[in-house]
Order: sequence, then structure tokens, then C-alpha cells
Amino acid sequence: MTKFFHLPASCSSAVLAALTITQTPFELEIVDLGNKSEAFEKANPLGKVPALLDDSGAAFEGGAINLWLAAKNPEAGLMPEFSSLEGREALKWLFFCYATIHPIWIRLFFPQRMAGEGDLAEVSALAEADLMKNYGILDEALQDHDFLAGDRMSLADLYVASTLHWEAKIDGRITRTYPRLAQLKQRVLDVPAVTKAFAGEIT
Ligand SMILES: N[C@@H](CCC(=O)N[C@@H](CS)C(=O)NCC(=O)O)C(=O)O
Repeated sequence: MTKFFHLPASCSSAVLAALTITQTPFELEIVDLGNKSEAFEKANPLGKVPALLDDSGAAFEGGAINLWLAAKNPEAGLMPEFSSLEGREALKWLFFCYATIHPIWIRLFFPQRMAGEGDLAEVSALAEADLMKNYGILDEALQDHDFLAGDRMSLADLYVASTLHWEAKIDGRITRTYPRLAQLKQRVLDVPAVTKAFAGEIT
């Protein structure tokens, strides 16, 4: 059976949700970053969650895993047909989240990795300002429809909803500033399979 390496309330929560929605059987390993298991080291040489390991090999990078799960389980409707306009939008926002937004959170949570001997508070302040600018772009994208790529939830919405949990670090400033994002988060959390997957870890 596929082993899924996870840290509750981290970026691997979006993969947990996709595994649950697609009813993919998996065995859960909660990772201890301070004491990494041999299987986890094998699953991801970077030592980061999410990762999968099965008899065929290993997979890491949450966006890639989720796109693969979506393609393998089209009936789950996690992504629109890529060649459609909705598909282009969903891919655009998904890549925006993984490539642009997630690295900014890393700067906020681990400023020492960026600052070295420098000013941690300055790195954190710049990261927070960058987050506000980029979530503002997502907020604008929700002006005319309920989800980022139209009227149906896609992997991009799932990812945004799980990242918004981290805004506790900045006193909930994102959803206080951008109510459309608060609504999006609630819409995603209300999808029954998402509610089940996130139970107790994303609120
Ligand atoms: N690009 C990777 C990033 C993975 C990542 O940064 N995971 C974090 C949790 S959100 C982690 O495991 N951090 C541990 C560390 O950096 O030591 C992905 O999207 O899967």
C-alpha cells in the first residue's frame, strides 16, 4: 500500500485532502522532522512533506502529487480538463500558489534560513508584506465567481484554503483584509470529503 508522509496543518494537508477525496488507500506516517525515518528519507531526499512511497518508487512535490491524483481519478473532478479555459485558470492559480505563495510562507516561518546573521524581523516583515500583496491577487480573481477557476472547486482552491490556516502567524490579517478569501476557505472546508480529511488539523 502507498505510504503517505504527512505533517498535520502543513502543505501536505492539501495532499491528505486529495487522497481522501479520491478514496485512494494509504498508510499514514506522521513525520518527525527531528527524527526522520528511513522510509521518509527514501521517499523524499529533501526531507520535506508531502511524500509518497510505494513498490513502484517515491513521489514528492505536493502540486505534482495532487495533479497526478486528479488525472488518475477524473471522476473526483479535482481539476477541469487542462485544455479548457477553466483548466488554464486552475493550472495558473495552482502554480502561483506552489511556486510563488508557498515560498513566501517559508520566509515567514523560517526567517533564519533567509537572514543568516542578518535581521530576522526585517525578513519577516518583508515576507508578510509580500503575502498580503499576493493574496490580494487571489482575492481579485474571486470577484466574479465562487472558486478561482470558475464555479467548481479545483486543486488551487484546496491549496489556498489549507494555506490560510497559517495566517494565525500574522493574526488572521489575510482573511480580515480579504473577505472573499475567508468565504473561499469556508466553501472548501464545507466540501464533505475535505471536512473529513482536515478534521482537527485545518480550521
Ligand atoms: N515544494 C515543496 C515544499 C515542501 C515543504 O516545504 N514542506 C514543508 C512543510 S509545509 C516541510 O516539510 N518543511 C520542513 C523543512 O523545511 O525542514 C512542495 O510543495 O511539496
